[in-house]
Amino acid sequence: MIRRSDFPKDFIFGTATAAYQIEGAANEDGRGPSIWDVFSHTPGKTLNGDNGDVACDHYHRYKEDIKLMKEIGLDAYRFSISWPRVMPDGKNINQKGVDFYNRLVDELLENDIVPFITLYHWDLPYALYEKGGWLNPDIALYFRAYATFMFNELGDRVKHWITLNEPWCSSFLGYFTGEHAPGHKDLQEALIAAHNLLRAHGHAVQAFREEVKDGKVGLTNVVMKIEPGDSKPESFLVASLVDKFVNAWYHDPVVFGKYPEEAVAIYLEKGLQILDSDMNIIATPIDFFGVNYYTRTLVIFDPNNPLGFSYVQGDLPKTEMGWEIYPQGLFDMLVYLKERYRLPLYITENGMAGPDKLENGRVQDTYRIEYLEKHFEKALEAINAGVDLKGYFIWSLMDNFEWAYGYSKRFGIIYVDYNTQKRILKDSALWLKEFLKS
Ligand code: NCW
Repeated sequence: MIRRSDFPKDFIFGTATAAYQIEGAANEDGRGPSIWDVFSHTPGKTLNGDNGDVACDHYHRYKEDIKLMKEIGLDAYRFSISWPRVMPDGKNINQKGVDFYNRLVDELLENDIVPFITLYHWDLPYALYEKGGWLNPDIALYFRAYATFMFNELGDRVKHWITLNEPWCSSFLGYFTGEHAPGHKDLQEALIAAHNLLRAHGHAVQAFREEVKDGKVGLTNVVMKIEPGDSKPESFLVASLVDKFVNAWYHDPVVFGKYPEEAVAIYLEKGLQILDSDMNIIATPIDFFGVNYYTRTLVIFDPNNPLGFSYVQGDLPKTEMGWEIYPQGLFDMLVYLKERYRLPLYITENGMAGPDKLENGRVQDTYRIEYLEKHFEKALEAINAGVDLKGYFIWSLMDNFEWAYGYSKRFGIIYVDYNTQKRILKDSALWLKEFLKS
């Protein structure tokens, strides 16, 4: 059985959340609306019309939540800042919003929990969306100003920062498939958004170097193992293409200052220009990559699909998201990232949505324990294979607003009863507590 003592001494275990998914207090203390407030309040966009107005009410219950982290024995906590809470119009400061994050950070530090901050986990101020959002090139400068402000405000106490969470989701789910806010369905827009997200990232890293001399900054991507779904040679080709689109597209420019050729071809085909000056900003050196790993994805060649491929279902056991459970992919992708980019890595998210039931005050989520244990083993194998993996954040600390799926998917190691806001440690949290002592 895997033990904590098998990991390096300074390896950290934590949990992760995102502001819109847990905070609630959507209209309190001067917070402005984000694209997710508007999207989730638009009929038909989220399951059952769920929204983040109240969510886990973490804005009022953060002390209780930190107490639970402490009880479990977690070393670190990754959370995101709600840009519209600190800058309701995307530009001007709302001191009450800033105060909340000061209180949160101080409470974490008092409990010896190391804060990791994500600056952007999908909740763009709606006021900036009205100026063009991620399609407006100026967004990178707005983001830089917001990042600079936060580095100044919290950088004395917070030494680990992540600029963006999963820019692939912000661009492709937000602007191409329309499953996420702002719900556009336009490939050209997704390409522009992806580029502006990376420019915003680069600008924030530059600001970080000026403002926080003794901290580390990185970018978190969703990392998917893409595999062919049948044995046709064409499917191997499309798998390698999709791999470039999802993975290399958001890593290569940051390290090499170049998009993969396949991505460049699409930008050119759509008549979009990529400036060398942009690429220089995007490639501002970072300290680590954050890895959000959940599953593999199977693709096959499909001439009837305008993209040339289709997703297919694999036959491995699946989580409630329908995502196959594939721990080997974590090992493979960690090794791949190490070899290609040679940077320290953190697993900034890994976990599963389960069919959790609260029965007699208990949630027996043995499937989640098994999932975590298997992924911990693969992380350890990767470390032993020479990957500079520094920490592991479980998604998520507690059940929360799962975007388009609303409250129907439960990812937490802590169960949230949304009627009472009561928190109950699931068996996986109790298991983790023992693991962290081992
Ligand atoms: S949807 C998504 N998630 C979940 C979300 O709660 C969190 O905020 C995100 O950081 C859990 O972790 C991330 N990510 C999109 C992953 C897409 C995987 C698609 C695989 C099937 C094609």
